Amino acid sequence: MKTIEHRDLLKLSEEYEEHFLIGAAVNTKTLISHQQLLKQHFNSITAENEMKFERLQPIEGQFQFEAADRMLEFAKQNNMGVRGHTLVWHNQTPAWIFEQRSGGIVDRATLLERMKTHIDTVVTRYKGNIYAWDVVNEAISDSGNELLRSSKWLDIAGEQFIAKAFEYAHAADPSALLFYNDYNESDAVKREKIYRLVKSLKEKDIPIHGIGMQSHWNLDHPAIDDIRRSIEQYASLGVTLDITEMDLSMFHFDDRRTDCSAPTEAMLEKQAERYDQIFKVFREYSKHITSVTFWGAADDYTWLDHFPVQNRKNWPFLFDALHQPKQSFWNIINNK
Ligand code: HXH
Repeated sequence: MKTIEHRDLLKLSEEYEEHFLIGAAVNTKTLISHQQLLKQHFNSITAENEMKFERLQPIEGQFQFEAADRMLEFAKQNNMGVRGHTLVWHNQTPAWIFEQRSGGIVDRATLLERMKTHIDTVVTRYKGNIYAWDVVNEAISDSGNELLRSSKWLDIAGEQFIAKAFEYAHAADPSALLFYNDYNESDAVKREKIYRLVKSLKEKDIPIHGIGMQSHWNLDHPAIDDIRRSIEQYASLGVTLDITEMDLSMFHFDDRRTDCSAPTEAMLEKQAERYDQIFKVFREYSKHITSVTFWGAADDYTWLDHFPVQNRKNWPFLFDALHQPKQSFWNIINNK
């Protein structure tokens, strides 16, 4: 049994100091409501939304840095690292970037010029204060043999948009680690595509240093062996791996149940067992892993509340809705 004193002194990030940073995604609300928990257990933060293109440059040339700046300030005061998320993505990106001022679709050169201006401005502003950037997010297709997903970036700029983004980011901050970030990263077919993309970038000497495994997982999926295989295959490219957006949903992606208003004991037990198994793998491969970031911190708020099923809460984290450690937390501490 843990004594109260031990519980108050124990810090998850210290317990994992020899392995990797422990991160949480924050937003402007949780930066306040989760601040005690963040200070106690985490040594890295990521903006859930506040560094996305639509937030930083909603209108051409009009940058809005207030919310992101507050996060950097919080991190600085509490001696935490910051991961940047994300520079180039097909979602949460304003329409203006793809449009001509006179109407119609923008030409390739102008689109790349706009991309460069955005990346220059943002990466330079936080130069030296952000240890890693998700440079390109979710560019790979989930379907069939197609490598890249169809997007305006791809349609207008061609597949080179990815290499360009990394070159611009590296020029702006040569010391930041630059990541390609994606979900379904442990799926056998998508794993192969991510591997192929990153391999081809490395072969062209594009400055890419890591693969971000989003790790939006659930109680059964993916299998531990698939997680392990992905880590091994990605690491074989000589890149760093970050676990960038981890959560363990209580529901399968196609489970549409809405009759669950609190997690059952069985769910909590299963989740604790999964966290235990998964962190064993993370520790085993920790020489390849810089940070493990959760896409939130405690169960009172998660992007999985009402997604993909309306009127359904989820409980994916190590801390419950009252910010108390769950069995999942004790498992990854005690079974080290
Ligand atoms: C992440 N996407 C983003 O990187 C992050 O910025 C955001 O805050 C939350 C999650 C994960 C994701 C990707 C696709 C998706 C849902 C979530 O959409 C799907 C729709 C249908 C089927 C499968 C995925």
